[in-house]
Amino acid sequence: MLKKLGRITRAARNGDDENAPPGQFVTEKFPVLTFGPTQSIDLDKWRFRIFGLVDEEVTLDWKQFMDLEKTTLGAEFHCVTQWSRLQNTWEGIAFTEVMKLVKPGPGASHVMVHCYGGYTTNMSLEVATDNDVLYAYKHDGAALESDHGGPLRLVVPKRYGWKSAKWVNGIEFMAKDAPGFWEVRGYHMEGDPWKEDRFSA
Ligand SMILES: Nc1nc2c(c(=O)[nH]1)N[C@H]1C(S)=C(S)[C@@H](COP(=O)(O)O)O[C@H]1N2
Ligand SMILES: [Mo]
Repeated sequence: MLKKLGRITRAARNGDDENAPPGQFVTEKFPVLTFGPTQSIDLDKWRFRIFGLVDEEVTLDWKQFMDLEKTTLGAEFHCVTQWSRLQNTWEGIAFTEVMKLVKPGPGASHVMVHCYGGYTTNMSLEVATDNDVLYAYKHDGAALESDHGGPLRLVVPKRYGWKSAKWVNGIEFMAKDAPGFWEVRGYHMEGDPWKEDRFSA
């Protein structure tokens, strides 16, 4: 059963819906969801650091990052506060492409994503290296606005939005899982919207 609420549609729980995960509302808007202030970063000073359990740490400036191979992706976006925006076109650089610049230690199993402003989020290497995970600088054809994480954000379509870290500035390889900003505060370590992994038990 679908209840139309203006332009927002309640996704049904039985799968007979608008292809949104359970408990989500579909919206065509793109709400801004940030804890704390929007970051604004001067591209001249922007840096991205790959560190932790790697053979040799690497730091990239904006030009070096933008010289990496680019890709375009259509993907859904699901926020744990229950809105889903089903059609998004992202332009960016695949997580796996950036990862080629280092050699993770044999014991590396998880990553912590780091951001300007101090926000962090964790995920397994298996999730991060899925072929739809990318660092995006464009959304629906336009430069990514700073409210939405510009100049660069991570996009992890198969996880709730809090894993899609805005204003990314680094990736840390780890030998075991550890909670990021929201995971410390009770959000689920995995955050799979199709399993409704909203909060940890
Ligand atoms: N650095 C940072 N990244 C963040 C957040 C944040 O507060 N800080 N919020 C997360 C949450 S909860 C969601 S749903 C998405 C929202 O992205 P949007 O504001 O572009 O819609 O960003 C995620 N990434
Ligand atoms: Mo969110």
